[in-house]
Amino acid sequence: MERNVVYSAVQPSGIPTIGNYIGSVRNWLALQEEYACYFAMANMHAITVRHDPALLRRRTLELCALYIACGIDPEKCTLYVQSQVPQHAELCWTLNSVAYVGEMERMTQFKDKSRKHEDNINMGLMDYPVLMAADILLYQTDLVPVGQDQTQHVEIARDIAIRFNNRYGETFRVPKTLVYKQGAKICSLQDPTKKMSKSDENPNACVFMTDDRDTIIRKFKRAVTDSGSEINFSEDKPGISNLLSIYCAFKNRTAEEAEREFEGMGYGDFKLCVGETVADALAPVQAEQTRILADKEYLSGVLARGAEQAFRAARKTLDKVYRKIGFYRGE
Ligand code: ATP
Ligand code: LTN
Repeated sequence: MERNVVYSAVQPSGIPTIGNYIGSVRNWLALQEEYACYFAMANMHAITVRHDPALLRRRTLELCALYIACGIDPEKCTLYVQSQVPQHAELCWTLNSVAYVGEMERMTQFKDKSRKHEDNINMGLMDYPVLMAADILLYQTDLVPVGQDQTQHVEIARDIAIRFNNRYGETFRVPKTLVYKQGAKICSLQDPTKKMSKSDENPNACVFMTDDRDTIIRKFKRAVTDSGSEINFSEDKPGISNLLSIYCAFKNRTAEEAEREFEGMGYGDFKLCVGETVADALAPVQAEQTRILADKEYLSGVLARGAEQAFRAARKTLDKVYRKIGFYRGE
């Protein structure tokens, strides 16, 4: 029996944060046991903001090593670099004629990034969701696990798939979003009403997956908390709730269990405890990432195999798309 398909990606646009880990990679671990999973390094998405080419290349490999260090198994899933599969760009161009400018302009991420990069509102930034739709639809995906911030983009991918199918006949499977309740939005340690983002200008706002123990503990000690003294999940305690979410994710605790553990503890000790938990959890992942990165031959082998597997699946869908849309394909 054919397994259902899962697709997700992370941009190699910086050093991944614990937000990326909790909201995405961590959730992929169980999925790879059950589904046909495609996980990509979305480097074509990463050039929609100004970047350093040498750094992009390095970050792509670092991200791949991190995936594997976190437990993503290249024997069980397809791990590849987006730009190595040309069908992504080809399908994106085709879908550009199905997607509307108006719906792209309404995307929250486009509006945020346009504000942030006023001097570089390029076409790629606006087209970002169409490329993402191409990523997803190329593999006839059933499920797309993402953090809260990406749900609007998956929604657009669904709309585009349905529109294409209606116009040209059944071509794409219509994917579903998979958002995990716990940890879907990890927030900034400095402003817990904002999402933790790897491109935040304040280095104390996020914990990077490569931060050393002292840095991690220092960042947690400085984390903004709320008034009051109780440690519980509550809407009027965004700082404490965020720290609790991080703790639950790294310790595999339910909300109730964590609240019970910290009953009666002061904020200072609580922050130290969360910091130590995160540092303990990241140490082995970091060591493993360093080891994998040093093994260039292994890494390039994994990526070559991944690109080949992805290419085969993507070509099948793109052939169908070109047939449906009326592109001449030789007689
Ligand atoms: P950037 O700051 O460069 O825009 P980002 O940190 O938002 O990047 P992405 O590469 O856009 O990260 O996201 C990769 C994955 O991680 C997505 O599934 C996204 O939903 C998830 N993710 C990112 N930030 C968080 C967060 N703070 N909490 C939970 N999930 C997150
Ligand atoms: N835009 C996503 C990364 C991404 C993605 C995808 C996620 C690119 N293509 C396809 C899921 C499915 C982000 O996390 N910023």
